[in-house]
Amino acid sequence: MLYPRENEVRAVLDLSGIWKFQLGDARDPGEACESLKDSEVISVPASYNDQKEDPAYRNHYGWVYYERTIAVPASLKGQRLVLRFDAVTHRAKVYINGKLAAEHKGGFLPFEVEITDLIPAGTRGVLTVAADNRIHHGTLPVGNEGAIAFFGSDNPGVPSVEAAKLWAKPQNIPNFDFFNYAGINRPVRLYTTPEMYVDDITLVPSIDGADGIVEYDISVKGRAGEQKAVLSEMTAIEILDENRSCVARGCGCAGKLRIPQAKLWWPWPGIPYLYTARISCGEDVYEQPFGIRTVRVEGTKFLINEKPFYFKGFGKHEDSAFHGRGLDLCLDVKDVNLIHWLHANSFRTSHYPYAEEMYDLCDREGIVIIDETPAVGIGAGEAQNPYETFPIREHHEQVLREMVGRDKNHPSVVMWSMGNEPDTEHFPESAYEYWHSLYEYTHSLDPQNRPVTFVCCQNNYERDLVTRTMDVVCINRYYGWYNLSGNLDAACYAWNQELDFWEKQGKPVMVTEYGADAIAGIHETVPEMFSEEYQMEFYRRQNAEFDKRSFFIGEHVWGFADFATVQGCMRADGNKKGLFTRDRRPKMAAHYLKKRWNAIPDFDYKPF
Ligand code: E8X
Repeated sequence: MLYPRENEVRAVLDLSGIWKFQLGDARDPGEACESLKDSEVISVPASYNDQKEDPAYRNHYGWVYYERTIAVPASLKGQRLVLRFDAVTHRAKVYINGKLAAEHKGGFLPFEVEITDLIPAGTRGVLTVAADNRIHHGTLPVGNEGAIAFFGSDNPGVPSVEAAKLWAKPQNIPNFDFFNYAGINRPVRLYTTPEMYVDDITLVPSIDGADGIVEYDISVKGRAGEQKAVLSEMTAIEILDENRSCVARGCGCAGKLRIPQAKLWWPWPGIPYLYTARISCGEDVYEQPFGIRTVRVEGTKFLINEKPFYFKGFGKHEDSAFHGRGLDLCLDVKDVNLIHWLHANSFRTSHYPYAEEMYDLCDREGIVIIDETPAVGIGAGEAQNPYETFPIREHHEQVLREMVGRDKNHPSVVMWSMGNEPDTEHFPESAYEYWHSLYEYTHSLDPQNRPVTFVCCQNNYERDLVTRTMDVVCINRYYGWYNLSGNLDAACYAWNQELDFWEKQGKPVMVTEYGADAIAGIHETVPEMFSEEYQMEFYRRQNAEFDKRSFFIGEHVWGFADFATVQGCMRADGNKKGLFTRDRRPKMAAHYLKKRWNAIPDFDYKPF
């Protein structure tokens, strides 16, 4: 799906602002919906949870309602009008003048609805958006079912789960470690296209000597019944360089172009050169930025433009005070600059696809992305085989289709992560069937055929059958924190034992999470857990072991900044494993990694 970009043909109206808002309950709003009566105010885009001093907002369970009027200027007559929702978490129903016009499942990917006839140009209409934050075995991310948070142990005097359930209100119990922020988290826009329009663009770059090659495939749509060949005849493509000079052109909906002496897209501090594909189709125009770069895995190397890349970075979150998981462009720019400050070169969009603006920024700034779906919490800690009992396969395929469809042209995206920390140990055969077939599916979706992986939880890696079959082995490990707590000698020993196992698999291996909580301001002369010194020592000791292994292609620490989680006895004001506090102040480990990463080149770090 194309990002809504305005140009000399297309108009984009941003519907951000103060909307009306009302909490609902678990009842599905159905086909029709009345205008809000006792509404409050809410800022869009942003999560609703932290916008009011009220546990009913923070801990809401079920649907909420947003409403505003849309006035469509008469000057837009004759244009197609499309409403575009970048992300409504986790499920959305959209009503125009009270009647259901669209539905979407999945809280981190965009969807659209054409409203040309519903609110014609020159009129106004009421837009109501219902959003459901419930998570369960059939959603991604996964919620626990049938449990009551923090009740139900066998301890004497503590009521049983069944007894507690009679008292407790229904609630979300995330099977994941980030706060379940919800609502209209990303922009809502109205954009126009002519009647015949560019619907999708697929660009596949490659390199031939000094030249760049771009294969293109353009989907155009016209009036019903219009012949494909006619549409193709009206379609043309131009490749513009950064000065907007045309360096190649073609016509028709598909073809191959050569860019002589092309400038490649390189990760920062190299130059992340961007070209623009300018597509025209009848009256319509769309401009798609892209880069010329290749990605592939060979043996134990991860090659970008045929050179072995070393990942330096972290898992991140979309998370900040007040906004929750809402889009905050200022924060995105700040984070990109902090990434440069650290001499990092990459991050993973743990644990869901981020807002599109962040990928655009990373394309421009040369930051490499591992793009992850919201498939977190599949089965970890469940007694039953999740691959038999969770109704998520179809939805998982949907989010993969939507994510690859949305992000396929970004040069910054170099690998797909199908999910995070599923169970691969207790039901190894089922896990293999599930994840390996999805791996093949993901490859079939990506025109650029990027490497595909998923991120494996700390587990019995010898029992796990599927992680070793991914293009890159991505492992989350907490030696010295959740296990072997406080003992960094033992942690290094465990790493070496495990890395001996991986060495035999002949795959590139990277650590996608390792880390220790550190509460900013807690200092110790003898490093102990939760101090800034321990967090720094944790990295210093473990990194020294990674440096000895040639097949070890990257270190992503967990995580970039402290973030909000569900409350619980393991979390004091959220997860504190950040290199930065939630308001982006560096801890000691950030200064240490800045120095280390400055000394590690992006390419050819492991020549041995
Ligand atoms: C943690 C991280 C969590 O925040 C992230 O979302 C997923 C977790 C560790 C799993 N990985 O808790 O800080 C630890 C399993 C250890 C056996």
